Amino acid sequence: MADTKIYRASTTAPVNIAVIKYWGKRDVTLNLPTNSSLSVTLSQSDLRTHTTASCSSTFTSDTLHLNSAPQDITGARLQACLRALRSLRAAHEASNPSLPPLSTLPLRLASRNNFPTAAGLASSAAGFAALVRAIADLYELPSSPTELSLIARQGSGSACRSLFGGYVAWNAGTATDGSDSSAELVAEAAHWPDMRAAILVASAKKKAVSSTAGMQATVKTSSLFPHRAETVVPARMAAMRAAIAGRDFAAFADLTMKDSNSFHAVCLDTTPPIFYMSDVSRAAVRVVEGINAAAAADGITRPVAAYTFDAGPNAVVYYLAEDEARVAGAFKALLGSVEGWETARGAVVQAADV
Ligand code: 2P0
Repeated sequence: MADTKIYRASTTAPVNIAVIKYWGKRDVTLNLPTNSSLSVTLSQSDLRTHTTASCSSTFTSDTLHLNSAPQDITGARLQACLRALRSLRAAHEASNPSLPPLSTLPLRLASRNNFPTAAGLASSAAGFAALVRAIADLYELPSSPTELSLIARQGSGSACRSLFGGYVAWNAGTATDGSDSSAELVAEAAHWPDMRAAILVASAKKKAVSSTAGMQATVKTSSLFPHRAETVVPARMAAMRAAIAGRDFAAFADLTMKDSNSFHAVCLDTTPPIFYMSDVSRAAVRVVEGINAAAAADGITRPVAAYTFDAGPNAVVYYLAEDEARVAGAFKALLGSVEGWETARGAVVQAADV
């Protein structure tokens, strides 16, 4: 009798926020970066994508829904992910003949974000990570997170880092086929239990310049960019690994803010220039500077807050639990007077666990 069963698996993947930024591709098709990057994955309980993958002989074609709206599935990146996962499943079936032939069945994919899509809140990172892991679970693949990161990377570069919790490096690699451009765990979240992140939503609107288009323009036109990719970032990757290993918040904060500013500097150095930060973002920088100056005036010898901005105006501010009142409290108190802040999930300042 024909197998009409619906096979199903669900998973969630969290957002990650880079502290050493990925910006620039050395291979656009394979999504290979010009430099390594390092991120902090936010807790599963905060910003995440939930994805259900199902397959059945009763489905007529592959489909994808995001927040209930049907999506185009013909894009080369999504197709590359589906092809890679189906080929792993086919190999799994070949070595285990008792497995049902899921690799040949149409897939139905349904994803939901609990945060604004495409507003510089790393929606593609959580989205492709959840999609790849949901299908890998559906296919019962024995692959490790690093192996799956090679596939998620082809969907969206930053997605490879969302397959792990905690502190995650994406090693740029040197192989032309991308086989060594994967993510690895640097430290579990539990290694630094006091780390916190506040997400400040300046705008939940879709960004004007997509990351893919923006980074290609930067690689092509910025004269600052080779210096960043070849000299600045490699040194910062090593220093950031050491800061995390030693739970050195002063070094972590300094590197995080410098690298965010360096990334936005190469965006500004692009022709035509790309502006992801807004007046509201710059107000957030000044608030952080003010918080750190106030802490210094109180005799605290290290910064207590570190801002970072992705390809959009929203700020993520890292701080330690012991400084919660100084940091999140100061933002909550001050933002009433800063115009232009919108709310993501009912709160302008969203404190997130790491
Ligand atoms: C990052 N960003 O490291 C950097 C910082 C934005 C600024 O990764 O073209 O959506 O899909 O590989 O991953 C955004 O880029 O770009 C990004 P694609 P992606 O998080």
